[in-house]
Formats: sequence, C-alpha cells, structure tokens
Amino acid sequence: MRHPFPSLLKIPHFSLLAMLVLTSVAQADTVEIEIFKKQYIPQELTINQGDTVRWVNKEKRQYHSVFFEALGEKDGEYFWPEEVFERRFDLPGSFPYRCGPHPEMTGIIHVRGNDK
Ligand SMILES: [Cu+2]
Repeated sequence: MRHPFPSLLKIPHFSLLAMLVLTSVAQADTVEIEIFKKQYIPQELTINQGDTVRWVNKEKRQYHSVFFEALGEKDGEYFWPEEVFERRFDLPGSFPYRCGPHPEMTGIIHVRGNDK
C-alpha cells in the first residue's frame, strides 16, 4: 500500500494518533473455509463483525450448500467444485449451519462484536 503522506516526521502528533486509531478500527476481512470430503474445514470459526466468510468447494465432483437453518432461512444455493459461496456477518453471535443435501455436514461461525 502506498503511503499517502510524503513525510511522517512533518505530521503533528495528534494526526499520528488519529492514524493509529483509524488503523485499529476493524478492517473487514474475508476468511476462507474449505469443503473437502463432506467436511467444513475448519468446522468452527471465529470472525469479527463485518467479516465475510468464503466457503470454497475443494471436492472432486460433489456439490454442497451452506444452509443457516436456525435463522429460518431457506437452503443456500448449491455450489460445485471450484465454486465458492460467500456470506457477510454484520451481527455478533453464533451461527450454526449445515449442508442442505448432507445434514451430517455441520459448522458454526462465531462473530465477535466490534466493541470487544
Ligand atoms: Cu454437502
């Protein structure tokens, strides 16, 4: 990343402090979960509020879905090997999910709040 300021030394201290504070504000990440041999890997994942989870299907020929049944949602779209499914988590909490076609495939996403 290119630095927007020509010289850090010329910046007053309060600006430097402001920059540090801005840097520490949660930057949204994308975190990957692999799907292989009918397992979500890792099966349990903790992320920060605002992060996106990307499930990557690494199977040879099996499609899967990511189904947040406990949220009262309908099954997610099936996605094939080499395809991905993404979801952003804007609220803190714990969110169990499973695969629609394979109920034995389960996972859980824990979302940390920003104020913690
Ligand atoms: Cu599946």
